[in-house]
Amino acid sequence: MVTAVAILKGDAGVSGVVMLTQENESSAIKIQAEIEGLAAGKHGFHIHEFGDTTNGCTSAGPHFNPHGHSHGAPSDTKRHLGDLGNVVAPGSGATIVDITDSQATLFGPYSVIGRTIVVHADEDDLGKGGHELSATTGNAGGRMACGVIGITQEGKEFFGSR
Ligand SMILES: [Cu+2]
Ligand SMILES: [Zn+2]
Repeated sequence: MVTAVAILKGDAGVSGVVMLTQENESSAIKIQAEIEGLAAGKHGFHIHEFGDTTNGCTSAGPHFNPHGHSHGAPSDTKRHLGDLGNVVAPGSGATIVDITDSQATLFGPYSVIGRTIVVHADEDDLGKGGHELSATTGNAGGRMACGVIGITQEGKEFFGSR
């Protein structure tokens, strides 16, 4: 079991905690989050390449894409490894995220540990929006908050019971 955490911070009042857990190399990763301060609606949610926030979320670079694919939906076979789709903010209260993903991993050479989770201002079009940015970013707009993924203690509880 590997357990990791990312603390999301940004300039526009968006903050949050993301917890990632994975039993072993062949099991799916679970990504749970609680995010505060997002406007109602869908927001792109990705793992970006670099664990670098020197110049804020911009320094995290592009979507983590070790296999050289185009941007896509979480359900696409060919996509960026970091493509987690959208989170849906209710507009009041925290945005609750509960993702199970079969491509992102905490194991091996393509581990996402040390990379950065970013939540965006706009909806990710999942590569299908016909915009010039659809194939690279899903045209998800600015980076509202981000946090570097680091290893944490197994079994640590971030959200209480839910
Ligand atoms: Cu992103
Ligand atoms: Zn992508």
